[in-house]
Amino acid sequence: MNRIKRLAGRGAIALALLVIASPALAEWVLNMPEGVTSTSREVYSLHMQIFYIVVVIGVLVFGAMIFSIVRHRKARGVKPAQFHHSTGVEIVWTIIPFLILVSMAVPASTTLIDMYDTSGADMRVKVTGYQWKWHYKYMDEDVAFYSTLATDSNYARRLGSGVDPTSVENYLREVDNRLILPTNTRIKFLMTSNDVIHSWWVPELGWKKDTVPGYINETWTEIQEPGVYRGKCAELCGRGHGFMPVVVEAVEPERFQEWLAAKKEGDTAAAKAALDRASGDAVARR
Ligand SMILES: [Cu+2]
Repeated sequence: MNRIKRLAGRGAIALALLVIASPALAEWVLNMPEGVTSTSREVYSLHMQIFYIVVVIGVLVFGAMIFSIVRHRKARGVKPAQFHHSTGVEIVWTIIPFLILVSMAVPASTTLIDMYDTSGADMRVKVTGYQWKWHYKYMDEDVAFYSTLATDSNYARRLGSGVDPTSVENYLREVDNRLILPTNTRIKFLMTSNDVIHSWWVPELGWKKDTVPGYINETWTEIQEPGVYRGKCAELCGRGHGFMPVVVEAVEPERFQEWLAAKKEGDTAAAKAALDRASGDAVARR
């Protein structure tokens, strides 16, 4: 008994230390990101919902188990009961898990169906994977460009470059031409590849899609918050796989139209000015 008390005491001290240290742990994020799109938020809430169900089941099952082990231990002189088969209990423990599974399957299927429904898009973007860069084409608009690793990252990554990677801002996570997208717009993506299988992934959007040569995969997004969202190729595609980041910059629809108009004209300065105004808006909003 003394040993149990000692262990419980130590557990309490460890827990207290953890609570004291918790501000330091605030940065230590274990959970998935909530993201900035309707899909990512749906996925996140689904994840939390199922997580809580699992926690409750875990507490009940382990609680009952530990209680039984301690309460009915041989050392207390408990005699084992002799019984077998109970139709009532069997019906209960079949029906309860069935209901729990259904309660998880319904919202999960609804979310999946919604993720695959690419209808009703306001605009379309074609994404093509290359070894080792991305190509973006705004369908119905005369705008298309490659997006490759930013020059400073590309220089620093080389053996013997003499550049300390930690001194490079967003090392391996910045590109020369970001994919500019409007917020609060339903955007359909057509995804394919020019050579091998790549995978286009931005965690904040809540999904990842393979780009397969000869096939067109479809998906969609609606970004609800302006900002810069970084991702990467998520399918091992060869030597340069680690050097083809994805950077999405979401701006207000008006700014997007300004940027698009400038881009069509080939007016690089005006395009950059539109994006600068967009980040100015973001600062002002804060
Ligand atoms: Cu890759």
